[in-house]
Amino acid sequence: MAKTIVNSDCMLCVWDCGIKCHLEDGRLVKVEGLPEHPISKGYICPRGEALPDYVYSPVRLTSPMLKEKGRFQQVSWDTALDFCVEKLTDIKKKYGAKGLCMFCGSIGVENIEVAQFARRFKGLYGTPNLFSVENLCYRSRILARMITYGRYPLEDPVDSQTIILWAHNPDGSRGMLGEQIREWLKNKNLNLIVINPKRIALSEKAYHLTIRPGTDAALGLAMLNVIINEGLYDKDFVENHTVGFPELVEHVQQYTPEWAQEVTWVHASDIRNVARIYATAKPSCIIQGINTIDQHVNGLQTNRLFAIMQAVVGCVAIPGGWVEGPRIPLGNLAVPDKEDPIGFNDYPVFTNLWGRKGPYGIANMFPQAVMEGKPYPIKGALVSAANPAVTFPASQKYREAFQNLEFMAVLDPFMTETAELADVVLPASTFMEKGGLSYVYGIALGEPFAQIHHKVVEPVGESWPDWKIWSELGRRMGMDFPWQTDDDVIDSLLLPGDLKDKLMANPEGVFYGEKQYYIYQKKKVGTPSGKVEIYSQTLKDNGYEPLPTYLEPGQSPVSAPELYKKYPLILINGERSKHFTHTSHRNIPVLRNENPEPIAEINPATAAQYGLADGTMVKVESKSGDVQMRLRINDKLVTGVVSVPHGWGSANVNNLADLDVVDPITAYPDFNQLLCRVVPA
Ligand SMILES: Nc1nc2c(c(=O)[nH]1)N[C@H]1C(S)=C(S)[C@@H](COP(=O)(O)OP(=O)(O)OC[C@H]3O[C@@H](n4cnc5c(=O)[nH]c(N)nc54)[C@H](O)[C@@H]3O)O[C@H]1N2
Ligand SMILES: Nc1nc2c(c(=O)[nH]1)N[C@H]1C(S)=C(S)[C@@H](COP(=O)(O)OP(=O)(O)OC[C@H]3O[C@@H](n4cnc5c(=O)[nH]c(N)nc54)[C@H](O)[C@@H]3O)O[C@H]1N2
Ligand code: SF4
Ligand SMILES: [Mo]
Repeated sequence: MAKTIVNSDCMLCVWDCGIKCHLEDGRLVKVEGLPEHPISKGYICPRGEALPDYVYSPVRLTSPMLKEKGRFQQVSWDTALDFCVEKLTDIKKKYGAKGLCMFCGSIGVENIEVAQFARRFKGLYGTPNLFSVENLCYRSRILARMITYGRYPLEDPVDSQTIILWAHNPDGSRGMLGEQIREWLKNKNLNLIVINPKRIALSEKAYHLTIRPGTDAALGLAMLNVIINEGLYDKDFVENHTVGFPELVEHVQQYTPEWAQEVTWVHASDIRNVARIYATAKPSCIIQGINTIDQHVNGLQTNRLFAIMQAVVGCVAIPGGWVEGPRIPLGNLAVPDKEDPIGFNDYPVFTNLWGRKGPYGIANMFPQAVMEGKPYPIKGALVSAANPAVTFPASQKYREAFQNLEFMAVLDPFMTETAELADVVLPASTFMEKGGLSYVYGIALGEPFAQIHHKVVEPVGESWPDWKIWSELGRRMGMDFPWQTDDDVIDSLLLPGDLKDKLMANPEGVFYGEKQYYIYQKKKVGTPSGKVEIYSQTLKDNGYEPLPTYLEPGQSPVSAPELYKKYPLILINGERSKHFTHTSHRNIPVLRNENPEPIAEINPATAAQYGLADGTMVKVESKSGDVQMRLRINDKLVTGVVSVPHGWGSANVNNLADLDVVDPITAYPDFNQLLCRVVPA
């Protein structure tokens, strides 16, 4: 038996841990962490260890599937692609190219090869309507930091003396960071602050603030009130590198710690203490929740507030603060849109900040475009590496819309709830079965790191890498898709130069480029004023608040008191589990056994108040729908709050959400804190 080892990286999620893959006669038998990897240093989570079961899962799609009379049949690639060509041609003829749209999920956006080929196809077809998870995750923070700094700095916590984990539980969502924080707590004098309605494992080693869900901006504004009024801000940075500080001083006077105590449930003395630690035990670094903060009517403004806080304490472009990395010299396979996508003019800061057009339309408008033909009919969808029938809020509206399309195709290694609704499902190979580019930036710890992604095994069944699916389909439609091999793909995605040479020479990847420290002393800032914009004229000119204010969540005891009478609990959702990525991996028994069913968590006082017993099945109801799951009573959650996971098709929390309240700047639905009630099932 021939035993071999291939070193590669895990692309099941964006943290991109190094992996050592053991093969016997070319078959993957075991995966371990790769100690030589300079970022993950041997760390691997249960999903990474389960990669052999993932790759060879008996429920992998091994051939194209075409729906005939409501049932999927296995067909050849020729049949499946010819069917797609016919339908795509028909849609364009009847409704114009923009009658087609494309959905990309988190893998569909983050995996460079998957994202770039899908975008090229949609551009050459001629539709501007691309929707993605960036319509509800992450882009809000990028924009907030761009608006403030004219660039996009990332957390650089290696040298921090104070870290605030703000709406973030890295043990589930960013395991490598959780491990690293524990090491720093042992080896250096680190102040760890956790701001969360739930006591997470790291809270035991931290100054924990139990906050009412959705009130983070109130807490941040009150911290600024303390920092400014006690003179703890960085005078040099504020005077020399920012605009709008005097306006901020006046603005935060209304947000006293006593006011914030009422709003946030955090005691005023704790707000003062934490503000003082953050402003004095420097360098300090807010590491924020990745989507928890975004999905709020005030999401972009709260992201702005964090950016302003880092500037006020002078912790930008210094080790231990927020730091910009080097630019990645990537090729761009996408082609420019001829028209603007749906929603372009309604959310101009999101779609077109300073004339830089973003790639996305407004996903919330998709159900209406299909069901009512407004602003114009969408009749077809291509779904690449996404499961929006479960993951998008108000999923029932998306499902209804998908069911009413004339044509829908899904590219995925597995049959998903979204794929079930399609006419044709094209089996994609997993990242283990293709070479390409890794996630290129070690954002787990803020280190600029790049690597070539190494193929580990041959494609399973008749699956094809995404680049091949798009290229074969594109060529049949007369489009320019010259790629024939993985190496062609790498050549197009990674531009010739120093980085490419280094990567080709180093299989374990390389650090590349300098982190950009002390740039404010050297370079003009890319905002319209040339300074860090505490006060944003751009936001003002577009009709938004130039300084972050406090807004209640769309549904809260304060903003919706009538609804609160009927639904007296606050629902938070989507805390990550290290066993699953969103809707994926529940079909892998070794992972599912560790986390067999969705669990609603509640504290003993709340359970007693509503007569609920531990371990029983309950119904969690909102004004929009209900889901059933098992109840666990623990003392981690604050009274009056329920926490449930997302990603379970069988108990889809997104059926509880609606699209009636959105962030006016980004159109992100406000669904991370809803009003609900819990009753025995
Ligand atoms: N209620 C609630 N809803 C949420 C969230 C929440 O916190 N609460 N979080 C939101 C966030 S932040 C996000 S990012 C979204 C994620 O939403 P999605 O991205 O829609 O979720 P996934 O389940 O990760 O779907 C990815 C799909 O890609 C497939 N896939 C994996 N690798 C490949 C590949 O190489 N090629 C192809 N073609 N397919 C591949 C997987 O099998 C899977 O079906 O969910 C959002 N939904
Ligand atoms: N294992 C795994 N890892 C993942 C993913 C995955 O699906 N699985 N998804 C990836 C993606 S796409 C994303 S976007 C990120 C998501 O990453 P994050 O958004 O950072 O999610 P979590 O780290 O789970 O932390 C959310 C925490 O916020 C708390 N919380 C809820 N509401 C509030 C609130 O209103 N205020 C405050 N202060 N806290 C609140 C919750 O109790 C929970 O502990 O994770 C990424 N990593
Ligand atoms: S955290 Fe887990 S799933 Fe994500 S890259 Fe690392 S091993 Fe893979
Ligand atoms: Mo996300």
